[in-house]
Amino acid sequence: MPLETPVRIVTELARRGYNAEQEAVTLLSGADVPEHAVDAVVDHADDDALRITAADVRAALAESEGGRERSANGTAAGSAAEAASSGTAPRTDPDEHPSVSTGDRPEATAETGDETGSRSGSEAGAETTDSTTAGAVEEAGHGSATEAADRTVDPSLRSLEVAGDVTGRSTGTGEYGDFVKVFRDRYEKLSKQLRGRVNHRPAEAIGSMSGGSDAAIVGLVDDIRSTKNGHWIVELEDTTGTFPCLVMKDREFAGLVDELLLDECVAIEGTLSDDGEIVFVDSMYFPDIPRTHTPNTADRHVQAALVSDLHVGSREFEADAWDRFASWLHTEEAARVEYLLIAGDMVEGVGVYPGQDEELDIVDIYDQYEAFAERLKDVPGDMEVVMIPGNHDAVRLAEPQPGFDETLRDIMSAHDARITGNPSLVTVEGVNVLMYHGVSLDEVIAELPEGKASYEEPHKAMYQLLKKRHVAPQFGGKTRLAPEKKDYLVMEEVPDVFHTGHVHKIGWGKYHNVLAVNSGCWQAQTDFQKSVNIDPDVGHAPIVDLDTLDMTVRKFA
Ligand code: D5M
Ligand code: FE
Ligand code: ZN
Repeated sequence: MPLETPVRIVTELARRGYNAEQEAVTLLSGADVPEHAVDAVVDHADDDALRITAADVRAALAESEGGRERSANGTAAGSAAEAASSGTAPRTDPDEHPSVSTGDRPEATAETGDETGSRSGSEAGAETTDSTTAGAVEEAGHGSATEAADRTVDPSLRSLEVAGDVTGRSTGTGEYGDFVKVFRDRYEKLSKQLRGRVNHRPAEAIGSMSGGSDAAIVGLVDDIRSTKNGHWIVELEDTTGTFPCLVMKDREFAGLVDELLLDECVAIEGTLSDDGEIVFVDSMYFPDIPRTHTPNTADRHVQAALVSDLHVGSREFEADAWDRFASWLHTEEAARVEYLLIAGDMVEGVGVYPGQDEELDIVDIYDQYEAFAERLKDVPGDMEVVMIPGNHDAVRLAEPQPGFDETLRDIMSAHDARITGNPSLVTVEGVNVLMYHGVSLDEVIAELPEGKASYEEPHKAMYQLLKKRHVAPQFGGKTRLAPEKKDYLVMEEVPDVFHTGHVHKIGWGKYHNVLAVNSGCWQAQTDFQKSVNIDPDVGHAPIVDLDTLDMTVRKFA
């Protein structure tokens, strides 16, 4: 681990789950052997700490250089966590929830994609690739790009609240017991959604039932294996034990086994074998979104732009496309776009993948955030901005990811943006928008057959997450999960809009009336992406009408 630069220190700390104060990084870089200093400070850090402070470093170094002083670490870390949590206090008085409609709806400016759609970024203005839909991508501007917007908005009509944010509440110690807790909480929350649908018994009780009885189980998927005859054995686990369930390959629902991910919660109903050792499955249920879900809508015509993956600091950051988007936001056509939601990967980060150094335009992580902040300043000052981190950002990688630390908040202070964790449920004028960066989408796409999830149709991978009511079901693969006392990644509430990014492809559609939008990116194809055949959709901005949940995609690349 060559730790010559502060950048590497920040990266190393982020890998281990910590943010760091700039002064802490400076102190660490000045240590005799920075690697050892990082080890010492991490060993020394309080279990609850989210951010390494200069005080932590001093205490750790003093101790490792002879153990002369008692550390002040516990207190320092505690106050860092408090500071982080106070930064997320809602700014809007919940009583100010708007009840007034402005009534002056402008004419529609583009075709909407209110069913489903996905397209490649190279065919400007073309119909969507999904023939069942009316979605389209509009070139932005249409002659009005130079007009100034009539942003005579009344801020008192606005409302923005955040729930399900881990920032400042992380309790994980990384110990085995915490993994047990988080899975217990997952089971409790998701089994509650399934309980009404089957008359289930604990795995342990089923083990002592007589052969041939009807049996139902609600459990987390512990194992999926095929038999030599091509049938499936799905092992389900609840708080009392595990039980094997056999899905015959010729049953009409056998295809559902393809959709199963390890650790997700499902219910099955069936009949016990004569020897009572296995359940023959007759039906399978997912927690799912009720088909009857009626989405909440705003009381007035107001819009939100859903973006992600700017990757500022990368040589491939498409500054021109972003500039066109930011300029368009100042036009009359965009006067109703009052919210900007950014679902992670603000910056390219450092040390995210091998050989990334070669592709960096800005090598210092703080400089990258400074440059991002400049881009943010180009957005109209009267827009409300919400930001969550992604896997390239300087926060811990494991999910749920806390929102940016104080240093980064200061750097990105333009717009007084609402900075929250990944994931977060953001309620915008009554509309519940679940923002999640989307790392688990890679896993869903890798595990499921192409028709059910692919990079070309990322919204279908999102449908799977909605069906499982969990943003990152599978534990232990690509998606890193942090052990916490509760599972922040469960979708307890049904979202009205589900907003992700990460896979750099645009795709949207409705699943049981929930609008799922994956928002593309602002970074041209990197060498790495070329090597793995990822053809990104660059410079698209999905614009959602919050009063109808119709959607238009505008293209700026
Ligand atoms: O991810 C952009 C897309 O590229 C996303 O689908 C993951 C994929 N990607 C990025 N890095 C890797 C590595 N190292 N292996 C496999 N796939 C990768 P982003 O988060 O913007 O880098
Ligand atoms: Fe990204
Ligand atoms: Zn990403």
